Amino acid sequence: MQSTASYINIADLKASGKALADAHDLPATGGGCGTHGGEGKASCGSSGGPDDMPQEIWDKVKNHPCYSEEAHHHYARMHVAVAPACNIQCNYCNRKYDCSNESRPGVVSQKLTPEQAVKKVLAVASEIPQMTVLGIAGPGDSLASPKKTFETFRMLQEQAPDIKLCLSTNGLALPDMVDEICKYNIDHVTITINMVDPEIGAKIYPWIFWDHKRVTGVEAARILHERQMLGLEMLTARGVLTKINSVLIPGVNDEHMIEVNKAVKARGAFLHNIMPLISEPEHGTYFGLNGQRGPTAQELKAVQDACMGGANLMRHCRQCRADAVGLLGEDRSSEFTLDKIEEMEVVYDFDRRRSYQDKVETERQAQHAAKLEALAATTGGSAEIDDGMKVLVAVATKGGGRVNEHFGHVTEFQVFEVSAKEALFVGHRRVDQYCPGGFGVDEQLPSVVRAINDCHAVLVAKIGACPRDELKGAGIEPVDGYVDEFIEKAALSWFADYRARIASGEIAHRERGDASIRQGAYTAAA
Ligand code: CLF
Ligand code: SF4
Repeated sequence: MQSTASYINIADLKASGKALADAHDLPATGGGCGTHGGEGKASCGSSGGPDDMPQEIWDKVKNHPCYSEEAHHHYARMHVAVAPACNIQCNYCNRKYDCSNESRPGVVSQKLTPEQAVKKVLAVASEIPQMTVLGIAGPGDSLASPKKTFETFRMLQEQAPDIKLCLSTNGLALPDMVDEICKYNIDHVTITINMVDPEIGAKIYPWIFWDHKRVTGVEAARILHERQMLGLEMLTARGVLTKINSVLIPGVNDEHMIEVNKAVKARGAFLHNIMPLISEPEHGTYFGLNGQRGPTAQELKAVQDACMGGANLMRHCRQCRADAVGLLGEDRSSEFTLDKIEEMEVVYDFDRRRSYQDKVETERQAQHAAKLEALAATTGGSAEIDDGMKVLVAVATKGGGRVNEHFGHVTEFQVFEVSAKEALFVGHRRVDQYCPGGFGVDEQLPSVVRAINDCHAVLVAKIGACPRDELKGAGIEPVDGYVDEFIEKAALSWFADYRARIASGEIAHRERGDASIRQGAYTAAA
């Protein structure tokens, strides 16, 4: 298998994106799911708000961190690892470790019984009142261990009815479980769908366990595909919100992803989350051992952009562990091991949780309003200079939607695509912290540069001389003039200034290169 060849033709994909938008009879703006899509609404997809969807849908997604990009800054989720078995084999998974689809490989979970799981959820709910969602995402397939999965949901629903229930599955067993899913009011289901063509599926799935026997090859992929489509249609018919996760595998399903997006949209999927393949030899997966690489940052973005105008896209997924706890991008699972829970005084106080969440919601709405105001003010006079130029900027933030983190403390940059009209969140880039113990580790700098090498600028609260020079040398402008400002406003202001400097001849605009997606396990300390 190839390890370095570039399979994804970015120009072709952009052209395909137009074709996709045409097929859906939507405007092909190159930003179909952004400001220009969705009948002129400000946003849709995971960045959508109450104006973009019916009230009953908004009520389901507004505090779900995966289904709402805005919510993920404020609300937390947790997973309990009650489902160890799986009924299929994916070439990107080594089942000795966590599921590499919904969780990181290489980190062994503490497997829980349903009773232990519920105890853990109540402990987390009392410590982290903004934890609103319990997901079961493995470490195998949640529906390959249906008794444990549904028993956990049943008990939790009785004891903590305000917590939303969410599950993730490969879809093989899904059609048989839709009644159970509805019985326990599981409002959110993720199906991992990597193909709608069994010939492609045969390159991803060596076998499935079906009808009491192992089935291989194209026949296995055909059965899986039919079950996934049927399950999705059944959930849509019952009003369950579905998200589709797809693992982008260069040279295998990259060009095919537009077809997947079309097929799931046609069957009512609410969101499509296209994630990069995680593949390193040390993970021990078939792909990892055979040199199959994951996509670069620009390859992933090109496929996501090409799918805009189809099913709404999620771009803030952190590919979290099957026992993750906390906000997306952070992992507090080590605070809630079984022995620590035993020593905790667990007080599940519904009223306290609600009043805390009311405060979170007030803060979130204030931030949303300030963001819209900032956008309106900044974009008011800039339409005349809109010649279609778009650049990426990386942002150092520790929350609140503001530029408020030091360069050296960052473990994850947020990336925004900025034009004269808008600043759109398009993803995140994990990096190893430059200042882990108060001192800069200069050896880390090349890897940080590689992670944001497609960006024109990095907005930070503060940055030292050494990283500043390294970034400048790589052609990335370090910017520390927008401390504590809302990200969108800061990005648009920087862009206006950048344009002015180009116009005055002070600088010349140059295209950026590609960036690499950091592989390997996320560690809470990183
Ligand atoms: Fe968990 Fe998945 Fe529910 Fe979210 S995760 S079961 S929908 S509560 Fe979220 Fe994690 Fe990405 Fe999954 S960031 S891997 S999309
Ligand atoms: Fe692994 Fe998940 Fe695939 Fe099962 S469905 S083989 S647990 S990645």
